[in-house]
Amino acid sequence: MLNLVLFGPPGAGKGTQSEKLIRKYNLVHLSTGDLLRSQIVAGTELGVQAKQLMDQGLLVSDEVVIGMIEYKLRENQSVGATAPAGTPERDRSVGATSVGGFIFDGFPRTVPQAEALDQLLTHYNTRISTMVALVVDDEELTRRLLKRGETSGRPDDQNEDLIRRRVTEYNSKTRPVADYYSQQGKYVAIDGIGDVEAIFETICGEIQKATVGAE
Ligand code: B4P
Repeated sequence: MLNLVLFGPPGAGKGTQSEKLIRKYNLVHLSTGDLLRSQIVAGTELGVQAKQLMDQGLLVSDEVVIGMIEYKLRENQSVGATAPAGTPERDRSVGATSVGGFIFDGFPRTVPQAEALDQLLTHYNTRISTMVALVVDDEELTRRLLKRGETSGRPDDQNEDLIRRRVTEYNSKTRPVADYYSQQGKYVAIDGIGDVEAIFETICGEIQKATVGAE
């Protein structure tokens, strides 16, 4: 089972590469950004609270995003053999699906989120295979996000000050997550600038290396 964390600053290309990886490896896509935006569209209380923070370029609370991921993992218990050992769901899940695992896109974004994810996956008898970090400089990030803002309608992509704030949040709260995975020997950094297809091929090569010999 392949459980991949796709990591990088806002606009690094996590969403872009996730779409391709999902198709190639038949993964369940868990994007906390998408989950939060769907709560905003649905007008839930959680969505209203999240929007206030996202519109300021700030991270949403750990409690909220961990809760969303927990819910989604439970909902996808049949993926691979993620149901807890000894449960009927585990027996049914084995070989029951061709889905190859999970891709975590934009999560974890803080060390407490990374710790919580490890605990959740342990509960489901699985673990992160590797974390691939897309490295892109601040100037290119700003350029990409402002361009996306012309068409995406996302308020957090339309203002340069806001984009800089998101990058500052990333540098202070999210960057340490790379050390967390590095200490587990699971951190791989790749150049996120250049042709989307070429970046995708590099990621696939790293997945291949990370999964050789793994169960
Ligand atoms: P997210 O929705 O996760 O997204 P993102 O950081 O904006 O971008 P991503 O890296 O996915 O960029 P993309 O591929 O689209 O987060 C939004 C907000 O949600 C956060 O700021 C935060 O408030 C909140 N949030 C989400 N998760 C959270 C968590 N775990 N904890 C707390 N808060 C959380 O690429 C961007 C653009 O670049 C696109 O237009 C794309 O076409 C272009 N692009 C991609 N690759 C390219 C390439 N190689 N060359 C040129 N352009 C490229």
